[in-house]
Amino acid sequence: MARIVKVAAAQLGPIQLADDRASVVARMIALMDEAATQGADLIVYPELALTTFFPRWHHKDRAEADQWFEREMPGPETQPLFDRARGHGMAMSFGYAELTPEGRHYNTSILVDKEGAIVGKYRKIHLPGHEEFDTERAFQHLEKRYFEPGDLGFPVWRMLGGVFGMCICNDRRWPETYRVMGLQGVEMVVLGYNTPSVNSQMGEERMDSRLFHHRLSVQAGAYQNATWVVAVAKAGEEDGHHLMGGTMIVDPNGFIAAELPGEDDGVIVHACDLDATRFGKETIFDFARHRRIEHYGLITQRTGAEPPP
Ligand code: CDT
Repeated sequence: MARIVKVAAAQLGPIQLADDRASVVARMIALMDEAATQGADLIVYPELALTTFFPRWHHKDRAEADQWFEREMPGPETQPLFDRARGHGMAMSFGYAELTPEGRHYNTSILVDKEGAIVGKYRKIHLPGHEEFDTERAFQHLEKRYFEPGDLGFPVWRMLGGVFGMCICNDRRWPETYRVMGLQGVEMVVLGYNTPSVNSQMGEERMDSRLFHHRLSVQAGAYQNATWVVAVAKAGEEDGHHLMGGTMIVDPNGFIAAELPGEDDGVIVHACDLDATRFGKETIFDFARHRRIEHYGLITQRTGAEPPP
Protein backbone atom coordinates (compact mmCIF):
# COMPACT_ATOMS: atom_id res chain seq x y z
CA MET A 1 0.00 0.00 0.00
CA ALA A 2 1.31 3.43 -0.93
CA ARG A 3 2.38 5.75 1.87
CA ILE A 4 0.76 9.01 0.85
CA VAL A 5 1.51 12.25 2.67
CA LYS A 6 -0.45 15.24 1.41
CA VAL A 7 1.90 18.18 1.72
CA ALA A 8 0.97 21.84 1.54
CA ALA A 9 3.75 24.22 0.53
CA ALA A 10 2.56 27.51 2.03
CA GLN A 11 4.34 30.47 0.53
CA LEU A 12 4.19 33.81 2.32
CA GLY A 13 4.19 37.05 0.42
CA PRO A 14 6.21 39.93 1.80
CA ILE A 15 6.27 40.81 5.51
CA GLN A 16 7.07 44.46 6.14
CA LEU A 17 9.15 45.84 9.00
CA ALA A 18 6.00 47.26 10.57
CA ASP A 19 4.00 44.00 10.43
CA ASP A 20 3.57 42.40 13.84
CA ARG A 21 3.69 38.69 14.66
CA ALA A 22 -0.08 38.50 15.17
CA SER A 23 -0.81 39.69 11.62
CA VAL A 24 1.65 37.16 10.17
CA VAL A 25 0.24 34.31 12.24
CA ALA A 26 -3.25 35.25 11.01
CA ARG A 27 -1.99 34.94 7.42
CA MET A 28 -0.36 31.60 8.21
CA ILE A 29 -3.62 30.34 9.72
CA ALA A 30 -5.55 31.42 6.61
CA LEU A 31 -3.16 29.35 4.47
CA MET A 32 -3.53 26.44 6.87
CA ASP A 33 -7.33 26.60 6.61
CA GLU A 34 -7.02 26.53 2.82
CA ALA A 35 -4.65 23.55 3.01
CA ALA A 36 -7.13 21.77 5.30
CA THR A 37 -9.87 22.04 2.67
CA GLN A 38 -7.50 20.10 0.39
CA GLY A 39 -6.85 17.45 3.03
CA ALA A 40 -3.23 18.34 3.80
CA ASP A 41 -1.40 16.19 6.38
CA LEU A 42 1.57 18.55 6.64
CA ILE A 43 2.01 22.26 5.96
CA VAL A 44 5.41 23.82 5.33
CA TYR A 45 6.09 27.56 5.72
CA PRO A 46 9.20 29.61 4.88
CA GLU A 47 12.41 30.43 6.73
CA LEU A 48 12.04 33.19 9.38
CA ALA A 49 8.32 33.02 8.72
CA LEU A 50 7.20 35.34 11.51
CA THR A 51 9.04 38.53 10.54
CA THR A 52 10.51 40.47 7.68
CA PHE A 53 13.89 39.14 6.51
CA PHE A 54 15.64 41.26 9.14
CA PRO A 55 19.26 40.25 8.29
CA ARG A 56 19.10 42.87 5.55
CA TRP A 57 19.07 45.54 8.28
CA HIS A 58 22.21 46.52 10.17
CA HIS A 59 21.75 47.01 13.90
CA LYS A 60 24.95 48.57 15.17
CA ASP A 61 23.98 47.40 18.62
CA ARG A 62 23.58 43.65 18.18
CA ALA A 63 21.16 43.41 21.10
CA GLU A 64 18.63 45.59 19.28
CA ALA A 65 18.11 42.72 16.85
CA ASP A 66 16.75 40.56 19.66
CA GLN A 67 13.34 42.04 18.87
CA TRP A 68 13.22 39.67 15.86
CA PHE A 69 13.86 36.55 17.95
CA GLU A 70 11.47 34.15 19.77
CA ARG A 71 12.36 33.29 23.35
CA GLU A 72 9.78 30.52 23.55
CA MET A 73 8.06 28.27 21.06
CA PRO A 74 5.14 28.24 21.11
CA GLY A 75 4.85 31.67 22.69
CA PRO A 76 1.74 33.79 23.15
CA GLU A 77 1.79 35.00 19.53
CA THR A 78 2.43 31.59 17.94
CA GLN A 79 0.17 29.50 20.17
CA PRO A 80 -2.86 30.15 17.87
CA LEU A 81 -0.93 28.55 14.99
CA PHE A 82 -0.26 25.43 17.07
CA ASP A 83 -3.89 25.33 18.23
CA ARG A 84 -5.26 25.56 14.69
CA ALA A 85 -2.86 22.92 13.38
CA ARG A 86 -3.87 20.54 16.14
CA GLY A 87 -7.53 21.33 15.42
CA HIS A 88 -7.03 20.38 11.78
CA GLY A 89 -4.94 17.36 12.71
CA MET A 90 -2.17 18.77 10.52
CA ALA A 91 1.55 18.51 11.06
CA MET A 92 3.59 21.63 10.29
CA SER A 93 7.05 23.06 9.84
CA PHE A 94 8.14 26.70 9.93
CA GLY A 95 11.23 28.79 10.50
CA TYR A 96 11.90 31.45 13.10
CA ALA A 97 14.76 33.24 14.83
CA GLU A 98 15.48 31.41 18.08
CA LEU A 99 16.97 33.01 21.19
CA THR A 100 17.77 30.32 23.73
CA PRO A 101 17.66 30.75 27.53
CA GLU A 102 21.49 30.67 27.39
CA GLY A 103 21.48 33.67 25.04
CA ARG A 104 22.39 31.80 21.83
CA HIS A 105 20.94 32.95 18.51
CA TYR A 106 19.97 30.52 15.76
CA ASN A 107 18.07 30.52 12.49
CA THR A 108 15.78 27.63 13.34
CA SER A 109 13.05 25.38 11.89
CA ILE A 110 10.78 23.03 13.74
CA LEU A 111 8.73 19.98 12.85
CA VAL A 112 5.43 19.73 14.71
CA ASP A 113 3.35 16.56 14.66
CA LYS A 114 -0.43 16.29 14.19
CA GLU A 115 -0.93 16.47 17.97
CA GLY A 116 0.91 19.81 18.17
CA ALA A 117 4.09 18.45 19.75
CA ILE A 118 7.46 19.72 18.52
CA VAL A 119 9.15 16.52 17.42
CA GLY A 120 12.11 18.00 15.56
CA LYS A 121 14.33 21.05 15.61
CA TYR A 122 16.96 22.10 13.08
CA ARG A 123 19.33 25.07 13.33
CA LYS A 124 20.67 26.47 10.06
CA ILE A 125 24.23 25.37 9.41
CA HIS A 126 25.22 27.17 6.19
CA LEU A 127 24.84 30.84 7.12
CA PRO A 128 25.42 33.07 4.10
CA GLY A 129 26.43 36.72 4.08
CA HIS A 130 28.72 38.63 6.39
CA GLU A 131 29.15 39.95 9.91
CA GLU A 132 29.94 43.64 9.56
CA PHE A 133 28.33 46.40 7.49
CA ASP A 134 29.65 46.03 3.95
CA THR A 135 29.83 49.23 1.95
CA GLU A 136 30.59 47.28 -1.25
CA ARG A 137 27.20 45.60 -1.33
CA ALA A 138 23.99 47.03 -2.76
CA PHE A 139 22.26 45.80 0.40
CA GLN A 140 23.24 43.88 3.49
CA HIS A 141 22.92 40.17 4.27
CA LEU A 142 23.94 39.96 7.93
CA GLU A 143 23.10 36.37 8.84
CA LYS A 144 26.65 35.84 10.11
CA ARG A 145 26.15 38.81 12.46
CA TYR A 146 22.86 37.74 13.98
CA PHE A 147 23.12 33.94 14.06
CA GLU A 148 25.67 31.35 14.98
CA PRO A 149 25.96 28.16 12.93
CA GLY A 150 23.54 25.45 13.97
CA ASP A 151 24.75 22.92 16.51
CA LEU A 152 22.34 20.07 15.87
CA GLY A 153 23.64 18.59 12.62
CA PHE A 154 21.13 17.32 10.06
CA PRO A 155 18.95 14.88 11.99
CA VAL A 156 15.87 13.12 10.60
CA TRP A 157 12.69 12.11 12.38
CA ARG A 158 9.99 9.50 11.98
CA MET A 159 6.62 11.16 11.47
CA LEU A 160 3.48 10.55 9.38
CA GLY A 161 4.72 7.05 8.60
CA GLY A 162 7.92 8.31 6.95
CA VAL A 163 11.36 9.77 7.56
CA PHE A 164 11.55 13.59 7.53
CA GLY A 165 14.41 16.06 7.59
CA MET A 166 14.79 19.83 7.49
CA CYS A 167 17.23 22.38 6.18
CA ILE A 168 17.00 26.12 5.67
CA CYS A 169 17.49 28.30 2.61
CA ASN A 170 21.22 28.47 1.80
CA ASP A 171 21.60 24.87 3.04
CA ARG A 172 19.72 23.76 -0.07
CA ARG A 173 22.66 24.75 -2.27
CA TRP A 174 25.05 22.31 -0.55
CA PRO A 175 25.06 18.62 -1.57
CA GLU A 176 26.33 17.64 1.90
CA THR A 177 23.03 18.81 3.39
CA TYR A 178 20.97 16.27 1.48
CA ARG A 179 23.55 13.51 1.62
CA VAL A 180 23.84 13.55 5.41
CA MET A 181 20.06 13.16 5.59
CA GLY A 182 20.09 10.70 2.68
CA LEU A 183 22.43 8.51 4.71
CA GLN A 184 19.72 8.37 7.37
CA GLY A 185 17.13 7.26 4.83
CA VAL A 186 15.32 10.57 4.50
CA GLU A 187 12.14 10.42 2.44
CA MET A 188 11.09 14.06 2.60
CA VAL A 189 13.18 17.17 3.21
CA VAL A 190 11.26 20.33 4.03
CA LEU A 191 12.85 23.75 3.77
CA GLY A 192 11.98 27.41 3.71
CA TYR A 193 13.90 30.24 2.14
CA ASN A 194 14.25 34.02 1.73
CA THR A 195 16.26 34.57 -1.43
CA PRO A 196 16.86 38.10 -2.68
CA SER A 197 16.09 38.20 -6.40
CA VAL A 198 19.06 40.51 -6.90
CA ASN A 199 22.65 39.58 -6.13
CA SER A 200 23.99 42.32 -3.82
CA GLN A 201 27.49 41.76 -5.23
CA MET A 202 26.57 41.28 -8.91
CA GLY A 203 23.76 43.64 -9.87
CA GLU A 204 23.52 42.33 -13.43
CA GLU A 205 22.56 38.82 -12.30
CA ARG A 206 18.93 38.29 -13.26
CA MET A 207 16.20 36.70 -11.18
CA ASP A 208 15.91 34.00 -13.85
CA SER A 209 19.37 32.79 -13.04
CA ARG A 210 18.67 32.83 -9.28
CA LEU A 211 15.54 30.76 -9.86
CA PHE A 212 17.55 28.41 -12.04
CA HIS A 213 20.15 27.85 -9.31
CA HIS A 214 17.37 27.29 -6.78
CA ARG A 215 15.67 24.66 -8.92
CA LEU A 216 18.99 23.09 -9.95
CA SER A 217 20.05 22.65 -6.31
CA VAL A 218 16.76 21.35 -4.99
CA GLN A 219 16.07 19.03 -7.92
CA ALA A 220 19.60 17.61 -7.75
CA GLY A 221 19.35 17.07 -3.99
CA ALA A 222 16.05 15.25 -4.42
CA TYR A 223 17.25 13.04 -7.28
CA GLN A 224 20.67 12.17 -5.87
CA ASN A 225 19.15 11.06 -2.58
CA ALA A 226 15.84 9.73 -3.90
CA THR A 227 13.79 11.94 -1.62
CA TRP A 228 10.91 14.35 -1.87
CA VAL A 229 11.93 17.96 -1.26
CA VAL A 230 9.45 20.68 -0.37
CA ALA A 231 10.90 24.19 -0.82
CA VAL A 232 8.88 27.17 0.32
CA ALA A 233 9.59 30.85 -0.31
CA LYS A 234 8.91 34.08 1.40
CA ALA A 235 8.52 36.22 -1.68
CA GLY A 236 7.77 39.68 -3.05
CA GLU A 237 8.78 43.20 -2.18
CA GLU A 238 9.77 43.48 1.50
CA ASP A 239 10.63 46.98 2.61
CA GLY A 240 11.88 47.86 -0.88
CA HIS A 241 13.86 44.63 -1.25
CA HIS A 242 12.62 41.93 -3.58
CA LEU A 243 12.59 38.22 -2.71
CA MET A 244 12.04 35.62 -5.42
CA GLY A 245 9.26 33.02 -5.38
CA GLY A 246 9.74 29.52 -6.76
CA THR A 247 7.89 27.52 -4.09
CA MET A 248 7.82 23.91 -5.27
CA ILE A 249 7.47 20.26 -4.41
CA VAL A 250 10.09 18.04 -6.07
CA ASP A 251 9.69 14.30 -6.44
CA PRO A 252 12.38 11.66 -5.72
CA ASN A 253 13.31 11.60 -9.41
CA GLY A 254 14.12 15.28 -9.33
CA PHE A 255 11.05 16.40 -11.25
CA ILE A 256 8.96 19.35 -10.09
CA ALA A 257 5.65 17.81 -9.05
CA ALA A 258 4.00 21.12 -8.21
CA GLU A 259 5.09 24.75 -8.35
CA LEU A 260 3.35 27.86 -7.08
CA PRO A 261 3.22 30.82 -9.44
CA GLY A 262 3.47 34.38 -8.11
CA GLU A 263 4.87 36.05 -5.04
CA ASP A 264 1.84 36.37 -2.75
CA ASP A 265 0.53 34.25 0.09
CA GLY A 266 -0.52 30.98 -1.52
CA VAL A 267 -0.56 27.24 -1.09
CA ILE A 268 0.00 24.21 -3.31
CA VAL A 269 -0.95 20.77 -2.10
CA HIS A 270 0.48 17.57 -3.52
CA ALA A 271 -0.08 13.94 -2.54
CA CYS A 272 3.46 12.59 -2.11
CA ASP A 273 3.96 8.84 -2.13
CA LEU A 274 6.88 8.15 0.21
CA ASP A 275 7.27 4.74 -1.40
CA ALA A 276 8.24 6.52 -4.61
CA THR A 277 11.61 6.99 -2.91
CA ARG A 278 12.21 3.23 -2.88
CA PHE A 279 13.23 2.69 -6.48
CA GLY A 280 16.06 5.25 -6.44
CA LYS A 281 17.22 4.18 -2.98
CA GLU A 282 17.36 0.52 -4.07
CA THR A 283 18.98 1.00 -7.49
CA ILE A 284 21.23 3.80 -8.72
CA PHE A 285 21.44 5.48 -5.31
CA ASP A 286 21.69 2.35 -3.20
CA PHE A 287 24.36 3.93 -1.03
CA ALA A 288 25.38 0.70 0.70
CA ARG A 289 26.31 -0.92 -2.61
CA HIS A 290 27.72 1.98 -4.59
CA ARG A 291 29.31 4.61 -2.34
CA ARG A 292 33.12 4.54 -2.05
CA ILE A 293 33.81 6.31 1.19
CA GLU A 294 37.52 5.43 1.04
CA HIS A 295 37.74 8.20 -1.58
CA TYR A 296 35.61 10.80 0.17
CA GLY A 297 37.95 11.72 3.03
CA LEU A 298 38.53 15.29 1.84
CA ILE A 299 34.85 16.06 2.25
CA THR A 300 35.28 16.14 6.02
CA GLN A 301 39.03 16.80 6.25
CA ARG A 302 39.18 19.97 4.18
CA THR A 303 36.89 23.01 4.28
CA GLY A 304 38.18 25.32 1.54
CA ALA A 305 39.46 24.35 -1.90
CA GLU A 306 43.26 23.98 -2.18
CA PRO A 307 44.38 23.66 -5.80
CA PRO A 308 47.73 21.95 -6.43
CA PRO A 309 50.80 24.26 -6.35
N1 CDT B 1 18.30 33.26 3.53
C1 CDT B 1 19.30 32.78 2.78
O1 CDT B 1 20.03 31.88 3.18
N2 CDT B 1 19.46 33.37 1.59
C2 CDT B 1 20.54 33.05 0.72
C3 CDT B 1 20.97 34.25 -0.01
C4 CDT B 1 22.35 34.10 -0.47
S1 CDT B 1 23.06 35.57 -0.97
C5 CDT B 1 23.85 36.14 0.43
C6 CDT B 1 20.23 31.93 -0.26
O2 CDT B 1 21.10 31.05 -0.43
O3 CDT B 1 19.19 31.92 -0.89
